[in-house]
Amino acid sequence: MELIAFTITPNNRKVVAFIKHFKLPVEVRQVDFKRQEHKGEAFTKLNPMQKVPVLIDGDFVLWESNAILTYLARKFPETHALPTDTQGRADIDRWLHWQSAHLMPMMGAVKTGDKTEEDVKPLLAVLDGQLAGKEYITGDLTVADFAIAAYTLTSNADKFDYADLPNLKAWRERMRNLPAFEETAFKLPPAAA
Ligand SMILES: N[C@@H](CCC(=O)N[C@@H](CS)C(=O)NCC(=O)O)C(=O)O
Repeated sequence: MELIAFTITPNNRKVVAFIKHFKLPVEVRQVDFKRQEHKGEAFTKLNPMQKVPVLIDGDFVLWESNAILTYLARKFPETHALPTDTQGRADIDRWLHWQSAHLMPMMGAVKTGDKTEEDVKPLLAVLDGQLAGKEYITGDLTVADFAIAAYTLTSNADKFDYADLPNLKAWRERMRNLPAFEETAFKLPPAAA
């Protein structure tokens, strides 16, 4: 299996971190953005949206990061990262959709300067409430934690004040300290001497 990715962006990092955390047999290859590989004919055949990540599993090609996460979790049930009961699964779907429908656009708007920390706070408060009394978003570590952590560990999210969001603050540190998230963190190259 191969994942074509660009690890420093949240939608890619969530999948790469998941693969690393569970040591899944998926080869990760960085897309060549400089050469605009994602706009080329071969890549467009894989993903007509011309975006990464893309997972290739034999003849099956899958794009959309959250679909890739749930596919991998089902393909490797030993990860226990996706409940199989109907309500447990629906709960995870809720948080995956929340990430892509609410958190992602909001964090995107913060990046462009169209929204501020004050605009994000109500969303973060919802997440903080959900995390009360829990180690992870729905209790155990699941795909939802990977999908959402990638968006709450960005350099912009690091600048927010978490003093009144204690559950979220603790969970962010828990996720940040997972070796897979440490390994996939963007690190500036050392300054030239
Ligand atoms: N909803 C998609 C979004 C994928 C996406 O926006 N990928 C970005 C990197 S995070 C990309 O490939 N951008 C290249 C481009 O738009 O030219 C997902 O979750 O996979």
